[in-house]
Order: sequence, then structure tokens, then C-alpha cells
Amino acid sequence: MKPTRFMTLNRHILEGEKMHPEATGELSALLSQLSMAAKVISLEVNKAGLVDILGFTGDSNVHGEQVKKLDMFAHEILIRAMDHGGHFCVMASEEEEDIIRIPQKHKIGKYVLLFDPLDGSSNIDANVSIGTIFSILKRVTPDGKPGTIEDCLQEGYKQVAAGYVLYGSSTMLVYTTGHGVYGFTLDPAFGEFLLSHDNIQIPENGRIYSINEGNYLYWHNGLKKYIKYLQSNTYDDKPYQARYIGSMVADVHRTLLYGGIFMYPADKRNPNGKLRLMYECNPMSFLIESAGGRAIDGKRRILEIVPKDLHQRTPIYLGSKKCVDLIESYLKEDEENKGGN
Ligand code: AHM
Ligand code: MG
Repeated sequence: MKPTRFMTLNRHILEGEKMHPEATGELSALLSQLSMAAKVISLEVNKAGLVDILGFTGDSNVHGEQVKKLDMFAHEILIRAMDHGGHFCVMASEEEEDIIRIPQKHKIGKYVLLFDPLDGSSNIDANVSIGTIFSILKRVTPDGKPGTIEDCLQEGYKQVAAGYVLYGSSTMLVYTTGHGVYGFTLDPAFGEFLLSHDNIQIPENGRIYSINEGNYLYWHNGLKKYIKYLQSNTYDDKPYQARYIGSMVADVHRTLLYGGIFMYPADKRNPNGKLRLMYECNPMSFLIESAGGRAIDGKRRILEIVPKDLHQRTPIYLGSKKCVDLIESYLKEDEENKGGN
């Protein structure tokens, strides 16, 4: 597809669809609808410092973490924007324990939507970038009936589309349907997402590593040795660089563009790491693989993990192919590395 100067997200989706004669247009319609929800969330995130919306609600989410109001706002906007279009049979959100059923009055579709409405929310008060992550699957239960948990619990390689919206110095939407990764920047004047990053390819290798080193105490030996290797060697005659924002969307976005590796490992405290397979790791891994990179849990492809639980966690190492190959070899030698589900 040849980008023109003003390639809007909607036009890009429609042009992509023309290349697949079997497409019904439904996926295009739901991606457009998602981008609408993203604009609403982006507006609200941008004025977060101005209105009395910050602070804790006092409630905990299903992971026992405190939920901020903007998380719930984004969660509700996504449900309200997506439940009545007739595209989905069921949805699930990081902020809700059970599956989200489509109200009876609405048409039931063939797709499944999984999302993390506002990832990295502990960063909101400090004005650090945060994001929305989404994953779309095709249902496996019979058409026409309400979707079930079975429709949600599918391996990541079965995703038909995935992406994220980054609320950063500008708002960006990055998505894939498995054929290339495309980035769009929201033009605040027109309120349109315009193609700014065509066919993103992650560099094959990279200098930047991204991990919360504060957890060093709990790391297994393989990971310690790998980080020590990076710290005591050079890349293109320059030292490696450490960058960790603590907001997965921002850390993965940088990794996608500049190359390198992002890790949230298994450790002695958390054998399954921290990040959620269905809402965070699967969609990000689908994007990274579609851009030519790799994503593993230490032993296997993230996208091949058979999910057992909506909210299960998994260790993750994703990024440039050569970087992931290297950490994989360190972890393989490490007897202590018993992470994974
Ligand atoms: P959240 O879903 O509660 O926002 O948590 C996920 C976030 C990720 O964005 C980020 O990669 C990670 O948590 C940072 O965790 P830590 O503060 O332990 O380094
Ligand atoms: Mg999250």
C-alpha cells in the first residue's frame, strides 16, 4: 500500500481490506470504532491535570491493585463504544474479573475484544505516557449466541488484530492485522489519526535494554548474568543503554522503533512475572512479531501459550530478534529459571 500525505486511519483500514477480497468489512468497522474510543480517552487523558478526576477511587481491581478514576473511565468508554456495533460476541478487560457480555438488545457478532483500558496508570499523576492495549480474536463458539470464556481463552497466534494507543507527547495508534505494523498520529486540529509510521520494522538488533532493575534482588542467575554482560560490553563500540519508563506501551513503542529489548521477567517473588497474557503480552507480542521481532516467556513463544485464565500473568522478553535470542540462551542455561505458566 502506497501512503499518501494524508492517509487517515479509516482510509488505511479500508485500503487494507481491499487487498483481502474475502473480507466482510466488519474488522475495518470495528477498528474504526476503536479509534473513536481512543480519541475520547485521549481527550480525557490530556485534560487529566485540569479536572478533578485524578486520585484513587478507593476500589481495588481484580488483581488487588488500587484503581484510579481514569482507568475506570477508559474501561467504561471502551465498553460503551464497542458493545452495540454488532461486531463482538464477548469482551474482557483487565479491570473486570469476569467476561463482559454483550447486552441482549444488541446484535451479537463474530469477534472477541480483550483490552487493558489504561495501562501504566500508576504514572498518571506524574504526566508520564500511558496507553490502551487491545487484542481481537475470532469466536470459536457457534455464531449468533452470546460469546463465552472459551472464545476469550485462545492462544495469541490466533489474534486477527492487535494494537495500542499511546498517550504521549502526541497520541499514537499502532495496529497490525498480522500483515505489517502501522502507526498513526492523532492530529489534534483535525481529530484524525494520520499515517505517520508506515510498515514499521523493528531493527534486528539494538542497544537499549529495558527492565525494572529495582527487582535485582529477586532475579534468577541467568538474568543477572545477561544484564551483567550488557553492562560490561559494548554495542557498535558504545555502551548499552538502559531505559525504563514503567509504562509498557511506552517501553514497547520505543523498542519497536529503536530496537533493543523490553523485559518483565519471572523472579523469585513472582514466578509468572507481572504482566497479563491476554491484555498486555499477547497483543504486544503479535505486534512485535509482525514487525519482525521476537517475544518469549523465557522458554517459548508468548503467542503459543495456551491460556487457562483470563487474568493470568506471564514473564515476557520481547524486542529485536538478536536481543531476544541472546537472553534466551542465558535463560536456557539457568536452572533456576522456572518461570512460565
Ligand atoms: P498496570 O496494568 O497495573 O498499569 O501495570 C502494568 C505496568 C506496565 O505498564 C509496566 O510495564 C509495568 O506495570 C511496570 O511495573 P513495575 O512498576 O513493577 O516496574
Ligand atoms: Mg496493564
